[in-house]
Amino acid sequence: MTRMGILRQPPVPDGFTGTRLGVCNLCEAICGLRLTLEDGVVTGVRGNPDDPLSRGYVCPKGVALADVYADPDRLRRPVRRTDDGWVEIGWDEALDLVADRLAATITEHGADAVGLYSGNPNAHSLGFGTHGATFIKALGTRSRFSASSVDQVPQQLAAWQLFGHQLMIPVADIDRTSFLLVVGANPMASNGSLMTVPDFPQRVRDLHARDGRMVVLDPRRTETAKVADEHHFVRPGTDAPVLLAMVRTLLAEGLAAPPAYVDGLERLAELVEPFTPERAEAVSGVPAEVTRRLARELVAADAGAVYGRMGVTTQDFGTLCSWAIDVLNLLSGHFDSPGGVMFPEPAIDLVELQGPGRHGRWHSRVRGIAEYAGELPAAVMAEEMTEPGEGRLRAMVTVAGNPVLSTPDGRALAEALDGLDFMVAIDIYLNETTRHADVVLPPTSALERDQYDLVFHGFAVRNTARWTPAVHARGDDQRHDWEVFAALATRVADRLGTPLDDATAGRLAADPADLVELLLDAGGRTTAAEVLAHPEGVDLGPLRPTMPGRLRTPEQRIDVVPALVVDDLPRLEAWLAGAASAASDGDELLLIGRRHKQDCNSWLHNTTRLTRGRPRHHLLMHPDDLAARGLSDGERVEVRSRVGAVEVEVTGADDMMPGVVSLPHGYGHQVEGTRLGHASTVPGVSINDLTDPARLDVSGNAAFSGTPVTVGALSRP
Ligand SMILES: Nc1nc2c(c(=O)[nH]1)N[C@H]1C(S)=C(S)[C@@H](COP(=O)(O)OP(=O)(O)OC[C@H]3O[C@@H](n4cnc5c(=O)[nH]c(N)nc54)[C@H](O)[C@@H]3O)O[C@H]1N2
Ligand SMILES: Nc1nc2c(c(=O)[nH]1)N[C@H]1C(S)=C(S)[C@@H](COP(=O)(O)OP(=O)(O)OC[C@H]3O[C@@H](n4cnc5c(=O)[nH]c(N)nc54)[C@H](O)[C@@H]3O)O[C@H]1N2
Ligand code: SF4
Ligand SMILES: [Mo]
Repeated sequence: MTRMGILRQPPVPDGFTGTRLGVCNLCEAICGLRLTLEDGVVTGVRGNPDDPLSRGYVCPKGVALADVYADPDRLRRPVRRTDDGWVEIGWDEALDLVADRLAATITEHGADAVGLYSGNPNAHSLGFGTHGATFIKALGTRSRFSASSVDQVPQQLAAWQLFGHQLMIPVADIDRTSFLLVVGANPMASNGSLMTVPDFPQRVRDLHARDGRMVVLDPRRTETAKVADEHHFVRPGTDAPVLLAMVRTLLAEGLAAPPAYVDGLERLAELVEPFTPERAEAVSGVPAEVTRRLARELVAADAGAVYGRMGVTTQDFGTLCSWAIDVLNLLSGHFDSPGGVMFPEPAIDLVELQGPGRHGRWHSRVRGIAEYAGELPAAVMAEEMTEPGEGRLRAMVTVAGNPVLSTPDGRALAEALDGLDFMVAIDIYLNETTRHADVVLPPTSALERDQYDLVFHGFAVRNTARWTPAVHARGDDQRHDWEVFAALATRVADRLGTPLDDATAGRLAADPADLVELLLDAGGRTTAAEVLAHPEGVDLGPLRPTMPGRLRTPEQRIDVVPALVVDDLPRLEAWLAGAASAASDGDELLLIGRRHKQDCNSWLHNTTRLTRGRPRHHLLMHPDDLAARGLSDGERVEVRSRVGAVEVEVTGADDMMPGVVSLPHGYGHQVEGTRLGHASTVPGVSINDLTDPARLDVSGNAAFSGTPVTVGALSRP
């Protein structure tokens, strides 16, 4: 303990001119940055060429990181909603007020009456990583929700079932592969997800330079499809039969080459037998011969990997898709070997630090949906607030999120939030969600806090470790997120008359920098001293084979047919039977989402830098579908689903699969009443005013892809 504190480094002095290393926390690529400061102000943001993972890459969003720091819209001090609008209040007053109200709710209605939603930016904050779980546990509520259940829960469920831990998600070893099959992901825009792969464009060029191939299955000819060697349209929501038909092909043709520690292959063969490539073709549009050929090519490649993401997790059969992708990788002969899928070995390994997933310990009150990993689906939040009866949610805490724009039927959620007794948001902006709060507690933002990426080193295509001290000092009138968590947990516990035990209080009082120091030194892959000496990042080398030693399963074997997953096959079978007999409704279109390299989920739409250029919020539709409806490019249309309707401009795009339309998520800004008032803010409409909370994968994850909609001309007066 004698060296405690070496990672606590001073921020730049007032008026500093020079360069300083930083890190971008806006997406999973975790790019290293080189910042130029003049007179204490960041005037330039470039990629750091010395970073062993990001190698100098930076995207337009990274350049906007300094805008967040300087943004006049960003909250620096707590605000309280009053009849006369938002007023700033002091931290003590704010924390006391919030603790009073939360404690009162818990006393009167029980801890589960306080709901908690944590959003995506938490995964990118060290303070949440070190203190978030303790804070949440201290609140004592089982009504926990997060952005995970509108994102990657199916992948985590499959990983837990196959490899024994929800964070053991295999990563495509892109730098050494010769065949990459991308299903429902668009890393050219997203920069990769559950595959930390900064500079994806260069890595694809390198793949091609090695004579490798990339194939994309996607209902839109995306930016990634355009740099691929082959792209096939797949009808939204129909990947499971296609992927299962690939598994079937490997087994039927005797091509499967699973590792010796895999069990259940005979049963697997029985289970996938009904899923022929021909049946898959009938629903998906992917030709049976293509499905067979891709399966064969995966095996025949020197090294090959299948990678799936949002397009296959946020659909009705997200867990079956995720499992089928894992199974393909297990059978391909490339599992856990260079160029196949591999498991990163982060210097701080959350697999060691977190318990394995659990499932079904409790259920949601209204719909009876099972808990997974301690959380309920975000899609049930609104009904848990509005459905009368014992156990109704009375208060909400949101941390770094915007579920009104990011979860299905956001409009209903917005109304439900207004019916709560109390809401507090820990957030740096007033957005479409936090504007419903009674109090907003704004923590420091990226450049004002230390960063070690606890999450994404664990999904990175290369093993590295990097410590990035805060660039700017935290003002005396500001708080880090971990300080807010500590203060709230303590005050709520005191009011309940059950003060925190010493261990919990100690954990909450510890500076994240000191915890990182302890964990790095204990991890044995590097040391705190080494990361301090290498602010560009310590290179721990390419991914290495780690199986079966790292499996968290009983006896370190993989059961390839876990019940929790394969029990969902009859539902797929029933859906397929229905799809075969259903008369197609000529008018119906299937709605999917999209991401753009200058968008960042629901925020940063107020920065001039990122909103320049052509509008990106339009509905995209194939020209034939436009013509069939007598619509023209640029016209305003009404898009209607079971849940709601929006009015938006439509753009003809032959990149769309016929019968499929696309809207990005994260728009629908309600400029009035929030500070998102910059002239550059593009309101757009929210796709989640159309998506349906009734549609869930077996994991509880929202099924966004393939929302049935109709599109028509706006009736003109
Ligand atoms: N239809 C559809 N819906 C989707 C998706 C989709 O593809 N289609 N994508 C889903 C996915 S993958 C995700 S991850 C979710 C994201 O959904 P959410 O996590 O709910 O929303 P974000 O837009 O990421 O929320 C960002 C908010 O966090 C705040 N924030 C930013 N940085 C910080 C910080 O450091 N500290 C704190 N306290 N607050 C901060 C900002 O104010 C911002 O408004 O959306 C999901 N929703
Ligand atoms: N620029 C930018 N980067 C981001 C984000 C951002 O908002 N903007 N968000 C970050 C976050 S939180 C995440 S989770 C990641 C997500 O990273 P990705 O998953 O790579 O991002 P998406 O663009 O949502 O890609 C999903 C793809 O699936 C396709 N798709 C939709 N439905 C189906 C289907 O049924 N089947 C198939 N096969 N494909 C389908 C869509 O057309 C789309 O191309 O991106 C991260 N990076
Ligand atoms: S790809 Fe862009 S947004 Fe993502 S970490 Fe790198 S610079 Fe930031
Ligand atoms: Mo996400």
